[in-house]
Amino acid sequence: MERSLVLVKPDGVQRGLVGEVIARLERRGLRLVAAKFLQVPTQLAETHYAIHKGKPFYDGLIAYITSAPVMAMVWEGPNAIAAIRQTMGATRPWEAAPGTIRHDFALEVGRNLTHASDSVENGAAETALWFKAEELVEWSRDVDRWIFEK
Ligand code: D4T
Repeated sequence: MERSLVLVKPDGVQRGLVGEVIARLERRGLRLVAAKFLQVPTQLAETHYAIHKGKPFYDGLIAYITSAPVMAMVWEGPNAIAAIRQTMGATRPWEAAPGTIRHDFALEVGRNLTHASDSVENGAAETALWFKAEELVEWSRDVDRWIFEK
């Protein structure tokens, strides 16, 4: 079972799209593991985006993610990493496939609404960065056997 960090970034929260993102992930069949609403401390933003330090868009990225509250979540499921990134759409909204969140609701890469982990390893690392172990909820749904093959 793969896990991904999912952020509804400040633009998504301000635009009232938290429910839309959650609804799409729920309908896909993914299972919620953890959730919290927070104003991101600069230190957390810098650790999360450490890979982009030095790039021209880095300062704007940190300013954007710390500018207003975000909804941080962990979702799990088989092939969750690829499935969630597919539901989000390409990083640059004008390249996102029709029907994806970024296609349907965004125009600019610096206002692309959501974040999702890009590998199984990063899914685990970002989950550990954003959530304490006791904040992760292990549970099952009666419907799981109709969504998960095994
Ligand atoms: P996140 O991490 O926000 O889900 O985005 P992606 O995983 O889809 O894309 P990314 O890591 O390449 O980019 C991180 C973040 O930086 C912003 N960005 C990116 C930007 O403002 N300008 C750019 O040219 C790029 C490549 C958007 C997402």
